[in-house]
Amino acid sequence: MALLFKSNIDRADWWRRELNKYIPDLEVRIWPDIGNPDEIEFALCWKMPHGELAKLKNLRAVYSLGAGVDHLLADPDFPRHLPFSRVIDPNLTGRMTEYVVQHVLNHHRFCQTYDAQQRDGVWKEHFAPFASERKVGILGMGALGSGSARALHLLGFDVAGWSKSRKNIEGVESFFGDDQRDAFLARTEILVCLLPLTPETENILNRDLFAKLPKGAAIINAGRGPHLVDEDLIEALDSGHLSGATLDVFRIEPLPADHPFWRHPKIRITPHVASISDPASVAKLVAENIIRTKNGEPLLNAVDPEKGY
Ligand code: NDP
Ligand code: OXD
Repeated sequence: MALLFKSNIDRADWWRRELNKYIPDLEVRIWPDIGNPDEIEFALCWKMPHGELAKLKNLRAVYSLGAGVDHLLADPDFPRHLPFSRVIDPNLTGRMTEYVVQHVLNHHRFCQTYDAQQRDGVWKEHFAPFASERKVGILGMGALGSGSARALHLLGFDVAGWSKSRKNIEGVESFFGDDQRDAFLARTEILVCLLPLTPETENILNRDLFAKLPKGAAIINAGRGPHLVDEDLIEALDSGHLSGATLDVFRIEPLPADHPFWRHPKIRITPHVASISDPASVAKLVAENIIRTKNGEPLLNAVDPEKGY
């Protein structure tokens, strides 16, 4: 029983150890050293080179190593007929919640401004409103967005979310569908993007959207790089319409050394670390899906490629 594994090579042995705790006879073959491709029945992947999965004649299921599936569905030859799953995991949600809370607080409490003032030796107070007066808005209210929304609500923020369908989360206002997007943006001072990347959401963080946010708003993008139109962000920051941005994801990763984001004083960069699929937590889910695949049962966290997330 062989599984193709493709992700960060430095964590491959860890994944193998964790998977073998649940399925001792599973052979975990690390891409590209996969031996005889006809022996591969399962694939656990992050950013697989296009066309490679389609070559595996006996592949029975594909498991995305992340919450997102855009990195696999971008492959024109992705085997869409096979069972396909993604990660939903309490520890993945917990880490994303930490990231969102950390950076919402940074914007709420002017941390970028104080960092700059410290560099210049400036002692100057800025008055932060009560959390209950700070309006935070989350684009994408799925596993990750709703976890962050709940935590921000518990901290006292005035939280709203935007999604395709209506949500019912205590203390969190739900906006849904394209018709309600402008109203959601008009009330949002700190905007967090936790959308999946689909044809509908690509380039959503653009000049028109920024213009609908109140002056002085900040954005946090932990969704995907192609959600953001890079030049439009720089323009909105330089004009003073937006006060700051925290970016974890980029069109090209690693972010190229000459990209203007690196040196922009109002941008804080993290290297796609907002959250992570931790083998110690996620291997159990993958093992369960391998067993389900063998038994012909529906996968946990199954993804419909037509829906795209
Ligand atoms: P989910 O699929 O659980 O949630 C997606 C949400 O987005 C849903 O609420 C969905 O609405 C909403 N949505 C999708 N398309 C639209 C649209 N066109 N208009 C309005 N709302 C829309 O995803 P997760 O929460 O698990 O993950 C979200 C994304 O976070 C991932 O796809 C990935 O890109 C990113 N991510 C980033 C990480 C990082 O470290 N930076 C780590 C993990 C994930 P509805 O509920 O109505 O369907
Ligand atoms: C994911 C990610 O999709 O890490 O899980 O970005």
